[in-house]
Amino acid sequence: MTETSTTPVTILGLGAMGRALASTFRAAGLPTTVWNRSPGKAADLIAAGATSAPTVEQAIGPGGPIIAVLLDHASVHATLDPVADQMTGRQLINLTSTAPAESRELAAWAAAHGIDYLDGGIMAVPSMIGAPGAAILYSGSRQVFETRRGILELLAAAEYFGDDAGFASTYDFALLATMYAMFGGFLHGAALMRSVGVSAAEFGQRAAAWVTAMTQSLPHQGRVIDTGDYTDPVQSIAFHKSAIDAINRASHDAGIASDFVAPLRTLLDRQVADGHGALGFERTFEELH
Ligand code: FVH
Repeated sequence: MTETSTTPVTILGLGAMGRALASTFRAAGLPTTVWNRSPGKAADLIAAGATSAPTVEQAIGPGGPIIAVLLDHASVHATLDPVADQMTGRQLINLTSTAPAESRELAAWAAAHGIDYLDGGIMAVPSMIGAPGAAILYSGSRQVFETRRGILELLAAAEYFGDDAGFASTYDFALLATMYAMFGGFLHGAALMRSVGVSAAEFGQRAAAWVTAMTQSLPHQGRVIDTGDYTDPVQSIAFHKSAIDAINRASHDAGIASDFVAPLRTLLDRQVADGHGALGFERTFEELH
């Protein structure tokens, strides 16, 4: 089965992301039915030609893929459990952020009701949807991905990672973990720079350039981790411990909490104490298991 711009789609959830998805589908001319728990969020979508359904049951009526973009795992069940029997034979694409085990649970729940389930992790903020740079990672039903790929690519670059419904979510959270550590480091740096009168906005400009340069080393770090050989370091654990200790002193002197730096400091201290100081920084990966 291939799709056309006449494929009807249903969007369940009109938060910031659901609204971005629905308006992108409407801009592409797809017949789009939307539902939201709280009324009043569909006015501009209706003006753009979407149909607003008062109930979930009516929202899934037109056929076509059902896209859930709700707050969390519990809200997916709260929304879909009452209509599970009406969804037999349908395709469900869950773009809600659910933990891997929750995605797998939803896949099993869907299978028990004869629903074809595809899970997705959105690597974009709402303003990026439909624009270059947005990506959505998928896993679960290959059939759903293959038959709906055309409309999914209206939203973002679409990549499929196999039938484990929890895989896309794992990738999503691995990327988010990377992002949050970077954001936390930026907040710490901004606090340090404010202590010497530099605005966070000015620091943000310089930090963006620095982080961009530093991220170029990530593929190399990944290769070192995969070999498990940390004996030929670019810079050693002892070197990094010295740097982190200095950051800690600088932060203390500036009256800034070291909460963002403390976890890494703990990991480096432990490795030096265990005799690994001469090995590469990437060995810190081994402390996480
Ligand atoms: N926004 C973003 O930048 C990120 C990007 C990456 C992916 N996330 C995930 O996408 C899901 C939805 O995010 P969102 O930005 O649309 O979230 P909200 O604006 O907070 O809207 C939440 C919607 O969920 C509805 N909802 C909440 N609880 C329930 C429930 N128990 N039953 C039914 N619906 C529920 C809520 O409805 P209402 O409060 O308006 O009545 C909104 O429609 C999310 O998983 C992100 O992690 C977005």
